[in-house]
Amino acid sequence: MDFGTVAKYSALHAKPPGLSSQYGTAGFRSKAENLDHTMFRMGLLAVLRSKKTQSTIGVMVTASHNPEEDNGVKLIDPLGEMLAPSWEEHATCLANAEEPELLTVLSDICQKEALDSQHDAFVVIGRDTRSSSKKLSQSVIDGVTALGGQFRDYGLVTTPQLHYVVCCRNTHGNYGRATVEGYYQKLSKAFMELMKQAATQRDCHVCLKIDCANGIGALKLKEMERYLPGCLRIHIFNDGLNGKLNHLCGADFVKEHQKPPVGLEMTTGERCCSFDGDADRIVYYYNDAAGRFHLLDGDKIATLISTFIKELLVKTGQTLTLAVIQTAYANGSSTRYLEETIKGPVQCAKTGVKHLHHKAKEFDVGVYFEANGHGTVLFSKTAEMKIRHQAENEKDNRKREAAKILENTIDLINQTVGDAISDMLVIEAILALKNLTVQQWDAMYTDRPNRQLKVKVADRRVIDTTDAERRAVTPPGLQEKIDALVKKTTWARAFVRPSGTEDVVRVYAEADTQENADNLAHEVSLAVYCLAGGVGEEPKPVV
Ligand code: NG1
Ligand code: ZN
Repeated sequence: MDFGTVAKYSALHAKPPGLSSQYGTAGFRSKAENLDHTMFRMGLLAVLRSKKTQSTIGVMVTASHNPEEDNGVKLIDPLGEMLAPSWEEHATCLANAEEPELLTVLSDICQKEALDSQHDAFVVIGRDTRSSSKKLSQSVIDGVTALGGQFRDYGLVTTPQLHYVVCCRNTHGNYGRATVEGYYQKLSKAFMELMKQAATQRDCHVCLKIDCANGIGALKLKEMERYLPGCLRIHIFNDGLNGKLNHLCGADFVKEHQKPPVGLEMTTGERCCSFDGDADRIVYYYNDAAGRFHLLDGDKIATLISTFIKELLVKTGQTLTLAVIQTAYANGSSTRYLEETIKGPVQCAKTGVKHLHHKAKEFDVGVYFEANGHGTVLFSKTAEMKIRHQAENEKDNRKREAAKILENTIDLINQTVGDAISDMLVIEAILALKNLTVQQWDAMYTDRPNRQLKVKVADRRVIDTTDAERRAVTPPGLQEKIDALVKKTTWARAFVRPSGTEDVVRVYAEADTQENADNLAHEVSLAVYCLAGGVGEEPKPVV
């Protein structure tokens, strides 16, 4: 490794003195104009991580559901997973090193990780459609080449496509071909098989309206359309030709405002869904005959998928454990419904997909979703082997058929990370196989009314939590106050936690009625404001 070259290149991507940032749940996120040095340095770090793991590492340039002016970067580990926590620390140190300290920090990491500089390094790079992404991904490439790493630029891809590619490259093609085309072929083949299996049960000609948040999802869906069978007709909206990325549209907007995105007209009962800006989240929705908007979020998706898999496991006679992993934001009704129906563990993890992913890996089959629509299903190697073996060799027709459906589901789901395209196809296949309308799916359980609010405080780190973020340990008195407020309200639940991606404290409350949920959320916000150093105006009641 030639640190002289690094110094020379780094001068072209110099860090503005004093600027500091942290590698959080979604990597680095900031205004695009502040990110050039971070990108260059993440190129450097990806080379080190690649040498350490002797595998291909991914670098994705995106700020997901955040505004067009923002950007961000995250590293993808060998199996398509999020970066290991100890390396998140290296990332933060490297990104924050002032220019004269950069080489020292770099060699510290090499030393701590006992890196063999002789190993080759290979990095794959992808980016979303933001106007800043092209230039910033070039800065990543400069970082990679400055440290002598090799790279392949996959250009415009969805975040999950890059995760998929990383996993394929490191498993020597076992997971699929390491190209975007390979991704389309793998998913569409599995989807077509499932739709064939469904066709024996009904005539399935479904029409789905998709809001792509004016992001990369639109481009990639258009590319994928020709691989999809005629029985699924998709109509793409907010494809980026006119609208602004994530502006009044996309999964995050729909979930937060509980209303349809602009640019998508809905007639009664029509099935619609929204991706987020980098296509790793999805939510579904429809309007009922009374014109009321119904959202089917990550909890509803987890419920649909996990009950479907559970039924198939029962049919196959396989004794594999199925668990569902949620976060504290999961609606109480969904948790209750799941506990009653899947008859397996329903667990709560800390916010951030890496925590859910990690927990899901403990089971034969782990379904995980955040309420905001980010999630997937993980099958252990043993589970996958057993299912594939049964699909091939089972004599009993009914059992073999169930095993085949499970096998195709395994191939359709992107096991590396939540994936809007893959999740959408899984959902469509399940609805077809079970002959369900979106309304019937929605009727599985009724969401308990809830409210999410934000409170600004001087330093959100004063709030420390435990029990998968459901209880506050500090500041003193806050949890006692929340407990007392919850006790006053029927069917209530509330918690607070510092956001990992925004400088705010998030408040969540649910109760028997919307009014009670709103009041509870407001009162908890006031408690945070008073006890955790609120700044600015006192929180106002929800109107
Ligand atoms: P924070 O800002 O830590 O609440 C948000 C989402 C997470 C996750 C991350 C990364 C909520 C309440 N929080 O985290 O679920 O997706 O962003 O994008 O939706
Ligand atoms: Zn995203």
